[in-house]
Amino acid sequence: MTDFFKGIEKIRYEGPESTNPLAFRHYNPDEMVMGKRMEDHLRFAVAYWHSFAWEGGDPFGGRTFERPWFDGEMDAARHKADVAFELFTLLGSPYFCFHDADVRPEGESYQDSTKRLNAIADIFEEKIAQTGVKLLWGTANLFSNRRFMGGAATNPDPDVFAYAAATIKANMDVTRRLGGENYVLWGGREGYETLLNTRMDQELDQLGRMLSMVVDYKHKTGFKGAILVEPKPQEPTKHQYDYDVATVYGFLKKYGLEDEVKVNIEVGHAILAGHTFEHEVALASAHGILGSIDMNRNDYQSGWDTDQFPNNVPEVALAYYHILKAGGFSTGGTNFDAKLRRQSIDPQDLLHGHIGGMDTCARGLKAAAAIIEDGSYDAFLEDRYAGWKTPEAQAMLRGERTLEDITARVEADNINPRPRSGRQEYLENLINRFV
Ligand code: XUL
Ligand code: CO
Repeated sequence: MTDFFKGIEKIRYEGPESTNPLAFRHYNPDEMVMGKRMEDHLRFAVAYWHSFAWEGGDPFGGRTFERPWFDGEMDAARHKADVAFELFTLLGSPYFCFHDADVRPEGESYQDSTKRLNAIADIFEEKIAQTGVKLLWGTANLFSNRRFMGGAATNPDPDVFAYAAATIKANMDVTRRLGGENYVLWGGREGYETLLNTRMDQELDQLGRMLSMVVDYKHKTGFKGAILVEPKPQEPTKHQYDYDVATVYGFLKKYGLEDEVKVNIEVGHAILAGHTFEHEVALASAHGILGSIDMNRNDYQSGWDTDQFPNNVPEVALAYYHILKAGGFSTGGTNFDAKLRRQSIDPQDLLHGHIGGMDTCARGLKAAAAIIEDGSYDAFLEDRYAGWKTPEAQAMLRGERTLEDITARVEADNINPRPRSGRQEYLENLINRFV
């Protein structure tokens, strides 16, 4: 044990009446929700980057956190790993997620950086065996180092593409070795700042090629996990190629990858794209590409990615409703891609952030389950679309009717549709009974 979290004991469920700030009031891992343990529904993960690598900087000032592993080399990286697994264990988080750059200092060369990554992976392998904490997903950081400033897969320089490909391979190898359940690609700088210096068709083909090679390598190595792309509309580049779920789906279709790749949807990214989170989840589910979620919340006024811990139960409830309706997570889970505010400098703040986030998600999940179990909301939707069950409507939908056929029927039957209320306020009140 390190002394980083000295005096803090394992976080336990104490129930809604508890006033203990270091206890769960709603997240009760063993509680059954729709026939499944809460822990198995939510599949929480702690994100290594925000909790252990981020230093508390903003555009106007640097580091505010004091962490004993900042500035160090491999010894510091090992210390960081010790503390990270202590946090996972204190929280009872079943999973974690990381980028290569979060866990090891950059080396002098590709070979050196990979050697360092593998050395930390050796430590993770032992810790996973000791603690039972598992890897939800691994990923490569292809955006922080200046070599990637003009993009990784979408860089005009093929040597950068090659370096990125090799880096992805090293991270996929480590993810597979550690039993990771998914591999994520967020297009950090896969986009552009100005069209004046950009050939979009060329860059999109490069990105399609990279993703195809990732899928090939997954099959070649027998990696069982899912390959996930994480959409985001802007930041760091002004125009990101993976703008939102709809854009990613179109991209996957173009390169024939729609049955191979799913999405990892982040709350803040949905909001920056001008969508609600539940819109993105529901659309991914409609396309059959819902993989996993990055849970956080975004400031609605800021216009940039604030990565705050979630605290809005009604929003979270609607997202989990769509996840439950899609059959729940398979390889995916709820990764807290969330960071402390820069004044929250104490170790215990890491606990408060995650405890609040986990409780918010637990309440959201329970509310979503209650909506489904009550049945009146689903019955409303069933009724609203009931007309499409008739044989004639089914024939239109199956493509068995032409515009001329339909016109003939409209005239013969004198069809003159009667508008029906969309009942939005009724539905909002109905949902509010559960949240
Ligand atoms: C950036 C972001 C990343 C990805 C992983 O906004 O969300 O942390 O989740 O690269
Ligand atoms: Co994310």
